[in-house]
Amino acid sequence: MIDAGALSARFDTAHDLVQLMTPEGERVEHPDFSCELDDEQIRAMYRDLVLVRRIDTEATALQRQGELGIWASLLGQEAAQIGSGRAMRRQDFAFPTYREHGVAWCRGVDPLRLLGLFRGVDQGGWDPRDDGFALYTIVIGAQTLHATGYAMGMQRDGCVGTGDAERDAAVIAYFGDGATSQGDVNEAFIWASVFNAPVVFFCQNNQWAISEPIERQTRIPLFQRALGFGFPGVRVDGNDVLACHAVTSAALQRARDGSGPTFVEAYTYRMGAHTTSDDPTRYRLHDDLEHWKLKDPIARVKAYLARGGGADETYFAEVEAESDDVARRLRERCLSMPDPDVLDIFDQVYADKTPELVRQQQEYAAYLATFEDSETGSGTGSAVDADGDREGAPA
Ligand SMILES: Cc1ncc(C[n+]2csc(CCOP(=O)(O)OP(=O)(O)O)c2C)c(N)n1
Ligand SMILES: [Mg+2]
Repeated sequence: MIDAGALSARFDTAHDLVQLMTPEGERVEHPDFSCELDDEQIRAMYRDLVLVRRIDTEATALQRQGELGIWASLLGQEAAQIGSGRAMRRQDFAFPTYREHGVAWCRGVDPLRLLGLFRGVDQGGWDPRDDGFALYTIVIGAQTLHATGYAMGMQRDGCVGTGDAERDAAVIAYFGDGATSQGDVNEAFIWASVFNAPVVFFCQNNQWAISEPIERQTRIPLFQRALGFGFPGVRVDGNDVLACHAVTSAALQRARDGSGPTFVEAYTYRMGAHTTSDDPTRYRLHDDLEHWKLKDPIARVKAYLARGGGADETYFAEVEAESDDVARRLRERCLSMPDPDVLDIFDQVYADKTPELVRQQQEYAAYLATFEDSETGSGTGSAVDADGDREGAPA
């Protein structure tokens, strides 16, 4: 007799969610991961969580008022980003999507740089080398390949497995649940696996890829896919900042030690719209949102600190006031960012401009010059000489 059930039995969908703090703010133990943070460090994480949420709220408001072209909110994903971001060391390197504002914050990227990008007044935002934080990537999943290649470079530069805590480095690649269906991501997994690259694949499973639910991406929990590629996968409560920190710290250390990649699935929920251009009420149930509000990543840390005496009302009020201050200054600075010179874009393609690029820049400068005498003329471009040097532009 053919026993089809025997096959189903081999398909084990049981999963273990790593959690160190419940939604009610109770600390819980896990056999494999533990929280190494004291109350002072947890207070600092609380401050990070509140500030990045406030920055995100301000950015959404700025977009609604026409000051940003678009904004991709991180609402609900603060713990996944702060927990993993604070697990990185100075010499590590992160490759983000377009939603990693919390990780940017941990790396020390000025939030104004993020707004510059979404306001369309600069060409990239920041120098990745300054803070070990690559540029935002809109092409879904592409950064997992960049991250893997970069990690292989670190390996070849002798920055892995030396035992020197100041030298050994790892890469973390951020991506979403929807990205796991991309070819690039699966190729990155294979390269990372067979070359034992020091990379942590950090997937924020926020349950949605715009309007496409997670059920359309996978039939098994995402973290279980890692085994098929030949490296460990772990699912962590993405709304638990302590668990995200503990699991990412372990995965990064494993990578720095030379033991290769890890897949971390941070199980969370996108509490806002995909971007400010999206209307989630058209495709998801309000009930879901209510359910996830009870798992809010910030409320549980506050409950823990308040209950255990780790912080008092004065501290919470100070953080609140600081967050309003950060938002107010950010708004002011955002509104006073200068518009770019449109010819800048040609300067920032290659370290040395090619003759063809110089020709294109000259042609465009000449075209812009035709507007200079017109009534509405912006006269925005400066002249370009045969070497591609710009009149009045810094050398
Ligand atoms: C290669 C590619 N295909 C399609 C898109 C359009 N797109 C933008 S965001 C998105 C969904 C991504 O979902 P997920 O990976 O879950 O990340 P999330 O936005 O939820 O953080 C898609 C399909 C794109 N930017 N790039
Ligand atoms: Mg998603």
